[in-house]
Amino acid sequence: MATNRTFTMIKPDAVEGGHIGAILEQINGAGFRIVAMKYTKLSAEKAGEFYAVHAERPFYGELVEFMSRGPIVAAILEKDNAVADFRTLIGATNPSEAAEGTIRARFAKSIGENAVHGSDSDENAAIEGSFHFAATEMF
Ligand code: FUP
Repeated sequence: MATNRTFTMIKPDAVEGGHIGAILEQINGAGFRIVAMKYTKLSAEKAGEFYAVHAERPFYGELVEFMSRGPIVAAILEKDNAVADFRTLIGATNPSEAAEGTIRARFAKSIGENAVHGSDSDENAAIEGSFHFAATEMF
């Protein structure tokens, strides 16, 4: 079932680079409504849990270390066709392949430190949103 919601994180590299404002402006400008948002930091344990699907991949250790090294902005976003439209807005996982003007093309440094997360399905959007937010924090 389409929920019209997706989940995002502005990752530690983009926060460190001072890009929170520019990224949120681009997200709002693309028509997404903020359902929930928080400035927070993942423990290594929580980052490992979030990316458990990648546990067997060679980059898992680095990914967990990166995602827990500094604060992030976590948010649930709403718009028609949210999951697909948000992935178009952020661009390819590898910023060297991301279309011009996408968030990753503008702000990401590498495939590992790629500025933002976007859910890849409605099902995962719901799981990831609930991972970070209680129902009472969604508006
Ligand atoms: P995406 O859905 O675009 O976030 O990409 P994936 O789910 O494939 O990967 C999740 C995260 O794993 C990426 F954001 C960064 C990291 N990753 C790597 O570090 N190296 C890779 O080769 C692939 C992914």
